[in-house]
Amino acid sequence: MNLDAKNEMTWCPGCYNFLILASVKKALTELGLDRSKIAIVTGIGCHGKIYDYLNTRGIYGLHGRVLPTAMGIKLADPSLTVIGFAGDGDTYAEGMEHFIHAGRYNTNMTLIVHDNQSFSLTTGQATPTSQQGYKNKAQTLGEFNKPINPVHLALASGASFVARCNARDTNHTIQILKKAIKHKGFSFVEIIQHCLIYNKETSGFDKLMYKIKDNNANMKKAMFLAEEWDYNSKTGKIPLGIFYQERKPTLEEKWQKKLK
Ligand SMILES: Cc1ncc(C[n+]2csc(CCOP(=O)(O)OP(=O)(O)O)c2C)c(N)n1
Repeated sequence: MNLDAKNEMTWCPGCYNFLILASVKKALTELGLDRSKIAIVTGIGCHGKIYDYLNTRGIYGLHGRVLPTAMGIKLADPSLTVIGFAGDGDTYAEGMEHFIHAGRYNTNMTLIVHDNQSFSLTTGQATPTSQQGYKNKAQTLGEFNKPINPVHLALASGASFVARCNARDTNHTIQILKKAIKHKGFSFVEIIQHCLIYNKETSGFDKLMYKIKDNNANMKKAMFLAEEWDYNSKTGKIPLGIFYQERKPTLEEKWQKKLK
């Protein structure tokens, strides 16, 4: 399957978005999905440009509105594999309300968050996952607030598949993406992807990362793992892998039952 779209690449040279794109293409190819049955939705930001480089169906959406757009597509045509690509600003600032409800609704789709802990396209302002003290052009004294923990939040919101990976570890990312796309229900994959230009302080995280064994529906263990890293500290351990997976009725299934 050729997923290449022939548009000019405008990501910065060396940006980890190139690796996310490569992992997504490999995962989709290995799953053997029909290109015309894949619908992608992107937000606005550096991550959103992935829309121009993937030859699938979809919508280049609005900043913060990846989830409602993707959910609408899935409800309109449940035969499609629906994947949303969003930024951390996109998801956890402008789109936060959608993120929390997505876990409850459990639409059969995948949300991939390119988390570079910065609003990068608009030159590096702090997002809800930026570390406390992060200095940027808008906050010259540094970000005052502590970051949120999206993995914890996804678990608390009832998401039925929650995973985190490292953009630089493409082999692991490919495996996680394949499992997320195959999962029946709302799958959330948080990809840690530090920005080479703006939030440079996050560049040393690789040495803190370690891989966990797939955890299934053990919420206590998932919460414990989620709390190992608070997105703020530069010490401690950052678990990667599947934190939680459970088969629950999807939004489409619940709707079908109501219609009968
Ligand atoms: C409703 C709305 N608010 C703000 C913007 C301006 N805007 C465009 S891209 C962007 C930053 C995107 O940051 P993020 O979602 O983290 O993605 P990244 O660029 O880091 O991949 C912002 C604030 C917008 N386009 N629409």
